[in-house]
Amino acid sequence: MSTVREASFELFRAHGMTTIFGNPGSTELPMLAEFPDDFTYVLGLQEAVVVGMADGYAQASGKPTHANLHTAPGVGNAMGAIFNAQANKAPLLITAGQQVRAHITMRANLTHHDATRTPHPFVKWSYEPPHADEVVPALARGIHQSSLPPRGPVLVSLPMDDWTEEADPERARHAVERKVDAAAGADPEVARSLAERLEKAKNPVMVAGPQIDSGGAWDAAVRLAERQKLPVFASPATGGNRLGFPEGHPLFRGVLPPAIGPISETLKGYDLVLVVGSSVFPYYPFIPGPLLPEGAALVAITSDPEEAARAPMGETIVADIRLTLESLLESVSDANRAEPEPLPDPVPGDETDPITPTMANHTLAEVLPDDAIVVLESPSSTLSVRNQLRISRPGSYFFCAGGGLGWGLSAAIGVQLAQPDRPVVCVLGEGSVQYAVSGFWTAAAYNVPVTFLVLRNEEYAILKWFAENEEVEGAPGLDLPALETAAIAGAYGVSSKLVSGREELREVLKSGFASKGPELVEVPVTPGMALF
Ligand SMILES: Cc1ncc(C[n+]2csc(CCOP(=O)(O)OP(=O)(O)O)c2C)c(N)n1
Repeated sequence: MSTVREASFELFRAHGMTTIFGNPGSTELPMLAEFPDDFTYVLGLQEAVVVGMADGYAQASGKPTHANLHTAPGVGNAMGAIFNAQANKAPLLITAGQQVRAHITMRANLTHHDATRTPHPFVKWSYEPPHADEVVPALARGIHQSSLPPRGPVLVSLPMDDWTEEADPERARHAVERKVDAAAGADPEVARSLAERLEKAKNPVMVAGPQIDSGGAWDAAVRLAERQKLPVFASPATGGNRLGFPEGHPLFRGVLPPAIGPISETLKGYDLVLVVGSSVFPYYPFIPGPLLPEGAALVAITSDPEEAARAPMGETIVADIRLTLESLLESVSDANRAEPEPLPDPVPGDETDPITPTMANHTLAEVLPDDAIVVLESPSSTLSVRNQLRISRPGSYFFCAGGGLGWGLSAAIGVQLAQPDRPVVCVLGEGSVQYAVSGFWTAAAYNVPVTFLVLRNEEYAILKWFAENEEVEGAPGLDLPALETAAIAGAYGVSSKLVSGREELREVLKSGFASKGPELVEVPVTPGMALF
């Protein structure tokens, strides 16, 4: 006979969920009792950091990941991070402790009243099992639900007296053993007719989105673009939490701008726009214009039915990305189209003192190991990092589609824990650091060897750029003087340096990549947006 706790840990083991991210309270301690040796508990000091780390871990491992939070205030603290995880399609099983059952109706202290309502609308499903026998089946349901397309967070609220109850052996055994496979390809007829349209198009183009990488479709996307000689744009950076295409490939044309008018301007002249693995489109800011250029048709393939329903134009196929690209590949032959000129190589721009963010990113590109993974949250530098690095391997770029700050620092720790053999660099704005600053403690305490590169421009640069675009004058609160990030990270235990200039940055980055522990490099840069 097993207890609910033993059977639950057996279930986590069966799904490879042996790393648990959490911040404990009295209501979570019974779950953590007699913590098994083959599990790792990664302590985050604030719940937004806990969920951000789990998000990075889930995305970089491709596995559902468990984050454990402290009843209502823990879930409350994590809400921004849960919003991000939903936008990133990160499969998270979030559990939150609850008062003992006999205490809930009288609402004893720390009762999470209405526990299933709190996390909405940012979770796919939330539940509080009505009986201890239901805990293991509910956790199993949550794991499967989070992993079905579109992936995303779920929440299960767990009364603290259930863990020591006996589990129903029959229900627990089936819950542990059962499997769900959800990969469903497109209707063969629909795929064949799309292949025909692609072959007949005079000037087709591909827009590659994040589901290509997360769906294991990287090679298929490259083969289709090469066979059909398709120029490829990345879907707008705003929603691009992963890359969909190698950015150093000769067919790559750059990142689409994120607004309605500029997208149709960029796509002018193409007659068929094939969007693969992206919403249509993650627009922001609002710059009106035609949704598509004159004469262009759009067909999107997404594994997310909600993205299909809300697309403002075109036709959408809801299906697994890899299977659909593979069936297209079976039906298309080598196209006889001219290949576009490759993009010019990235240039570092002017020498200035302090250096420009473009120069800092160029310097990073010079020393970046081939197998490095980049986690990015430096809002005014997003396009510059993409352009200077031209990352060209799958599973090598992670960004926050939700846009809630605090994700980057936390997610980088989770990504590194999931990919211990690859160097991880996390490029951060100094403003962004502050939303998850206690993550530095976890990086140091667990010796997670992320190299943090902090671009210090002493302002909220992107908000000044937005202010210009929105014709807002005189807005307060856009400057950040004297935020000493290296000193702050040092106090949390991360080996940190404030450097100046390109040469010193290069050397310190190199030793950061060679280090076996976390390292932080803070470099002053000129203010303003870095677009290249
Ligand atoms: C949780 C959250 N709060 C506020 C914002 C609004 N916001 C977007 S970018 C930004 C400035 C970030 O500053 P920094 O990291 O220094 O980057 P920079 O713009 O200077 O590149 C802010 C405050 C946000 N995106 N998320």
